[in-house]
Amino acid sequence: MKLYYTPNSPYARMCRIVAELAGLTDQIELEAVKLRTPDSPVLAHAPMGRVPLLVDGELVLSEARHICAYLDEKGGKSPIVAPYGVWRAVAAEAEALAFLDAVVVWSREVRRTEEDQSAFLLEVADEQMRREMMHLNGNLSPPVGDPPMTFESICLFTALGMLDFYELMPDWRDTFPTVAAWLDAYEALPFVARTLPDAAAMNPLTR
Ligand SMILES: N[C@@H](CCC(=O)N[C@@H](CS)C(=O)NCC(=O)O)C(=O)O
Repeated sequence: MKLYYTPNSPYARMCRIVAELAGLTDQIELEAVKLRTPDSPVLAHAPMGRVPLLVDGELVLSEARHICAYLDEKGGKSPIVAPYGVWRAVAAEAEALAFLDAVVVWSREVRRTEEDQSAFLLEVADEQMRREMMHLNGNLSPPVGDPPMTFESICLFTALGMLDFYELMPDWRDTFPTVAAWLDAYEALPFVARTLPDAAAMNPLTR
């Protein structure tokens, strides 16, 4: 199996973490790629050129949730992704993914030149994120013992990692201390810390 990724893609980060939890790191070749380059090896498999992309023989899988579910199945350990039917968990995953999608859109906007940025979009993103953070602050509890690894929790800490990395909401740790304590419990885990976004891996083409 080959997983195409970029070091700072949060969606690919989730897949790398699930691959590790599923005990599949020996069976997956990780290939770091650049986005939006005509020679990207991803384009040979998928015209959209997005990561993460998992190729296993003839199977070409995109979408982090599908890839993680596939890795769950291959690993044969306790599943990380909620099965359809466990609808509350599926709904929680969807909300976490919506949060991540919004943080990603926001992080793209701040990477545009100041004159290209939309003040309106930035304001909407800030308000939307503060609503979600307030919700999380009232609903998450910092884990006691080993933090539970679910697709929802992985998605949430990945989104919060982006918020920190791009300094999108500089005051968030003071304003939402429960979320901060929750995130710290996850980022203390070596395999989570290892996959945090990295300034050296920033690609100027990905805006
Ligand atoms: N919904 C997709 C989102 C994947 C996605 O947006 N990937 C970004 C990188 S974080 C990408 O490849 N974008 C292509 C581009 O920017 O050209 C998933 O869950 O995997």
